[in-house]
Amino acid sequence: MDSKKAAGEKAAEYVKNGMKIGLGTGSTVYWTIVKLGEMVKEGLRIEAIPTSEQTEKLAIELGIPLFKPYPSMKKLDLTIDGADEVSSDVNLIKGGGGALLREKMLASYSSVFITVVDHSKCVSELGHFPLPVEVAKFGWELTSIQIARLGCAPTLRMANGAPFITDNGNYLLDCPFDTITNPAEMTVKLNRIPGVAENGLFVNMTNILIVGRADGMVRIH
Ligand code: ABF
Repeated sequence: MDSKKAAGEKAAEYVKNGMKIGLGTGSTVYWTIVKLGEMVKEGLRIEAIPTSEQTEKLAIELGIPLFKPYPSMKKLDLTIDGADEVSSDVNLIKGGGGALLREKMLASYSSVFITVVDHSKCVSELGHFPLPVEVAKFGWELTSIQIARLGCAPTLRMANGAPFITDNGNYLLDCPFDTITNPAEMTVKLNRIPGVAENGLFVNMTNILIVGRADGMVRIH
């Protein structure tokens, strides 16, 4: 079995009747969502909040009931999402799919956050994957200069010849740091720069890591 499919489907086993869940974005969590669609058809009663329009469309297509957060609601029971890099101490780089702000919100508002990856995402130290940072459109060039001072050369993410616009109407800067030796410190430094909306470092947020192996088996941390 494909390693992404193995990891994605394994995560669906943690979803129980009556849960309110967050659903992430990407080709690994895709398999979780497809599996949950089958389970809903077989009677599983859940409600979900998608982290992107892409995930919302897929969930609707599969018949997974969606809901909007409301002021009195408690934490989500569970959020399941992918990642671009996972370090040996289970910190993440996310945002390759451009949904990092909503993904970090749902992950932080969940009792349990499950990360699903294939083995190729596992690294000893974060940073080889350029760190996505969501920034306000206004003055993004100034924000970029401040971010560069932390040791990278930010590039504005483009799509079809124009700047990529997130679901929140912001720009994305991809920031190649090569290695990020202290993600906990870096995420604080980034988020205190005026103009930064959120960054793709998910530090100490993953409760369960499911890694799909080349042989189709999974490793759970
Ligand atoms: C999303 O999952 C993004 O944060 C990240 O870029 C992506 C990983 O995608 P894939 O599972 O397709 O490798 O949550």
